[in-house]
Amino acid sequence: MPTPTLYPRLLLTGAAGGLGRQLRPRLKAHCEVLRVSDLGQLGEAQAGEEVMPMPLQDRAGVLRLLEGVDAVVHLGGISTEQPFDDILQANILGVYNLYEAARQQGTRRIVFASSNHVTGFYRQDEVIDANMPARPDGYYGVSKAFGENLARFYFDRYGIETVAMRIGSSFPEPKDRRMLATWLSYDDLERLVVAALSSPVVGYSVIYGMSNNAHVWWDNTPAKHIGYQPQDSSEPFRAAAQARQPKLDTQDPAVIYQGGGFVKMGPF
Ligand code: NAI
Ligand code: 15L
Repeated sequence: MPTPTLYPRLLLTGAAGGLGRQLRPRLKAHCEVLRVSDLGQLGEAQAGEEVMPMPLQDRAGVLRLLEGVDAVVHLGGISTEQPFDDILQANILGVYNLYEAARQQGTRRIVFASSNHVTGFYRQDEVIDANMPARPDGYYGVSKAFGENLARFYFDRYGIETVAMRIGSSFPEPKDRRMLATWLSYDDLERLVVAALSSPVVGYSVIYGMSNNAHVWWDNTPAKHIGYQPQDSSEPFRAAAQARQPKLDTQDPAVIYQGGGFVKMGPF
């Protein structure tokens, strides 16, 4: 783990979610004050914390949320394929409100939880990198692609740095065969976020969030400058994942494409 970067005030959105609950205690070493936000259900403020519930679509509220914030880890929003109108509020208006508030409040860096679903319509027999065109696999993936483009614009125009993490599948363990390629352990998630926060110059960068898995679809060479070094691998879970899913239907779009089941969700 690199030497901690001490941001005076770091904001964690989506702090009540699956990944937010993992990162909340781990980010304290990297800031003097950790401001945590979500729709609600954040519990009491722990030592060194400020708790500020906020819907991301509340523009004036998000402007207050960013007051005095030096850097953001932005996890908040809808994290699966859902009806467009819901995604519009949480992920599209939400990410716009965040970047616009960052501009007005002088925030310098944002670590944005994007998703592998930005490129979910590439095939599982291809290896891609972040310089290849987006091929979103649903409204959710489109909303993350919007967030990435917005982040690039806010860097080019206003100099706000972003690392967009196209997270694969970050869960306690890979649940199926697809996740043997896409799995990101919680410890590697922490390593990735800490690298994204502490790397001296990131400009606008995109990195796939995966562990050091044996068989992968994503080449992170263009993101080497971030200095992310995964330590975990899905390999110890291979036998269990294969036993759980002994046969694959090779005609199934969920097996053909990298986005898995997301490529056939909806319309809602
Ligand atoms: P999650 O669904 O458990 O957490 C998301 C949090 O955002 C929730 O606590 C929710 O209350 C909050 N949220 C939703 N709408 C909101 C709104 N309008 N205003 C304020 N807060 C709102 O998701 P998880 O797994 O923790 O993921 C965190 C982030 O990482 C998400 O942005 C997700 O898209 C992204 N991601 C996660 C992956 C994973 O494998 N867990 C894979 C790829 C991306
Ligand atoms: C995501 O973007 C989702 O947030 C997460 O719940 C997983 O489904 C993950 O992608 C995945 O592709 O496995």
